[in-house]
This record gives sequence, C-alpha cells and structure tokens, in this order.
Amino acid sequence: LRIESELRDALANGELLLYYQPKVSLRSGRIVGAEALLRWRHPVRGLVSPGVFIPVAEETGLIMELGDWAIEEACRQIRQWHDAGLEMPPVAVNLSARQFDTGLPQRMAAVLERHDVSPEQVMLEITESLLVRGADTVIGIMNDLVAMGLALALDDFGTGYSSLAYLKKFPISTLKIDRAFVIGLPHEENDCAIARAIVTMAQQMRQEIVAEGVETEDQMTFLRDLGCDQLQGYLFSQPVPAVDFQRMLGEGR
Ligand code: G
Ligand code: G
Ligand code: MN
Ligand code: NA
Repeated sequence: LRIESELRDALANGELLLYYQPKVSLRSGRIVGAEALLRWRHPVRGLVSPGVFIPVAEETGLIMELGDWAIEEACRQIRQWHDAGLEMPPVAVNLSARQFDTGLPQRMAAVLERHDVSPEQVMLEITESLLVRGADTVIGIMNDLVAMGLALALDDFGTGYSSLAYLKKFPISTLKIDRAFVIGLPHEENDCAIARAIVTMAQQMRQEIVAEGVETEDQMTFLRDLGCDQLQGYLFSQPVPAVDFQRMLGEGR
C-alpha cells in the first residue's frame, strides 16, 4: 500500500525515468535497437527497480498510467534524438497485458502524432501471458498495431505456455530468448538445445531473434554460430540513462 501511494506521487513528481539498453547486431556489431526500461528515482530509497514496482502497479491498475507515461516519454526522447540529428534505431517499450486493450491502437496513434514520431521508430515488447489469453480481440489489436507500422516483439520467450503452433497466429516480428536459457550457454546441454530450437523455429517463421542477458564472449559466440540476429546484455552494455545511450550511438558502436 505504501508503494502504491508513493508510486502515484512518483508519477506526479517526475521521479520516473527511462533507461535504455542497446540491442546489437551479431553480424555488424552495431547498435540496431534499444529497449526502454523504467526506473524510479526515489528520494529516499534511491533507484528502485521495476521488478519491485511493476508488479504493484499491475495489481493496482496504476500500470495504465505508468505504461502511458513510459510510451509518452520514449516518444518524446525519440523526437529529441531525431532533432539532434542522430540516426536512431527502433526503441522498444515494454507493455503489460493490462495495457493491451482495444483502446491501445488509438492511444499509440495519438502519442506518435503528438511527438511527430513515425511508427517504425517504435517497437512494443509483449509477453507470452498475452498470447495465452489468446482471444480474437488480442489478435485484432495486434493486427491494428502492425497495420499502423508498429512492430511487435515477444519478450521472455520460452518461459510461458504458448505452444509453437499457436505462435503462428500472432503478427510478431521478433522473438526474444529469455535470459534464463542464455545463462547456461554454452555449457548446459539443455539450454543449448532450447536456444537452438528457438532460433531454428524463429528462422522458419522469418522472425528476428534477440538473445537477452548475454554476459560472456562464449555465450555470444554460441549464439552467433546458431544464427541469432541480435544480442542484448551486460556484455555489451547495461541499461543506461538517455545521455549515455546517445553517446554510445554517436560513437558509432
Ligand atoms: O530493467 P529491469 O531488468 O530491472 O526490469 C525488470 C522488469 O520490469 C522487466 O521484466 C521489464 O520488462 C519490466 N519493465 C521495465 N520497464 C517497463 C515498462 O515500461 N513497462 C512494463 N510493463 N514493464 C517494464
Ligand atoms: O523482462 P525483460 O526482458 O523486459 O527484462 C529485462 C531486464 O533484464 C532488465 O531489468 C535488465 O536490466 C535486465 N538485464 C539486461 N541485460 C542483462 C544481463 O546481461 N544480465 C542480467 N542479469 N540482467 C540483464
Ligand atoms: Mn523486455
Ligand atoms: Na526478458
């Protein structure tokens, strides 16, 4: 309850911010995307992780306001980078299942227009729980978003329950292999088998594949040999404030 009311204040007081973590092409080594990740700069507790406050926000419904804020802020930042003359890769924003309602395409259209951002600049990361809900409404909303030019990525892939056959029905362009499977590469046989299976499947379905939580050279080498497209993780960079991300981009990494 304490966190809930404090979170409400945080929104009003401008204590929330976005960090950005690069996604790197395994072919070119260049930054080809970014994931925007919420942070809460609490006056007393310091930097609070979304792992703590997102679940509270989801339970209380505050996630709608929080999520709208994150989308708005990402678009504001994209516009600012664009105005500064930077060549921006797409920026991905995470969405909770609750945000995925029939009003979402309209809200997205409005925020893009407000900041004069083109939809190709924005990607939405969703989780498997949404697919399990699986109703035609969800597919309808996804199709509307894709028709607007927004790309959808499936986050935390492999941790949920969605069957592979099921996956075909959704207009998803990118799969993100959860870091739970990346951790054991290249030593854990099971993790290797899972990673190999996911990459093979994604290739068959012509989806881009991003490996999350890549921390070692060995993991990177294994994933490159598999044919994985992009990596994201501490090996390349932690999530960083916007100014630091901008510097990385400017350095042409
Ligand atoms: O950055 P970190 O690894 O601490 O993030 C923890 C979790 O919080 C991740 O699962 C991430 O997807 C989630 N998260 C971060 N930012 C957002 C956001 O803006 N919206 C939603 N719904 N989840 C987020
Ligand atoms: O659920 P989602 O995939 O959106 O969460 C991303 C989370 O993973 C963020 O909180 C981010 O800080 C964290 N993260 C990103 N890269 C790494 C990594 O290489 N190792 C670990 N342990 N966590 C990472
Ligand atoms: Mn994510
Ligand atoms: Na993840």
